[in-house]
Amino acid sequence: MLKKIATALLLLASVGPLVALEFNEGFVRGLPPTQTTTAAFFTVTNPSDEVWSLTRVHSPAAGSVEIHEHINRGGTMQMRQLMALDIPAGESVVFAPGGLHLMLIGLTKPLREGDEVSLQFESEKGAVVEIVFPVISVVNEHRHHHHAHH
Ligand SMILES: [Cu+2]
Repeated sequence: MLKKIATALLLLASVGPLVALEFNEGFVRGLPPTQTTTAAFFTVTNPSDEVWSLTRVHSPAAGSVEIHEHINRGGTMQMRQLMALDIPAGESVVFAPGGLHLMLIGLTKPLREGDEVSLQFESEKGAVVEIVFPVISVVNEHRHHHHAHH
């Protein structure tokens, strides 16, 4: 189930041709209920022949969702918010621990293993792609990655 390939639903494309995105190995990190912020990881592929510029992400599970990357500044890992991220035509972008990730801020309820989280990806041109990711507890995350890469 964790390896399944999900092709996102295209809900709306106000400009340009219909373009969907494909998501692989997506999950939201399940943390103890005291945590109100968590992260989502996945590989997103743009199968079309034009760039998909990601500008906003929404989720009913969080007050806000930000696109973050980790950067090494003088030996210290820091998170930086990206206001937009291009998914080039025909290419994949990997969101993974230690690199790019979505930050879900202000969780509306604690997320437990087995829960599902809906995310809406909005492009610069107003296209919206919705995807549902499973919640995987942080204690099972390593195992998930191990399996996912085999
Ligand atoms: Cu972050």
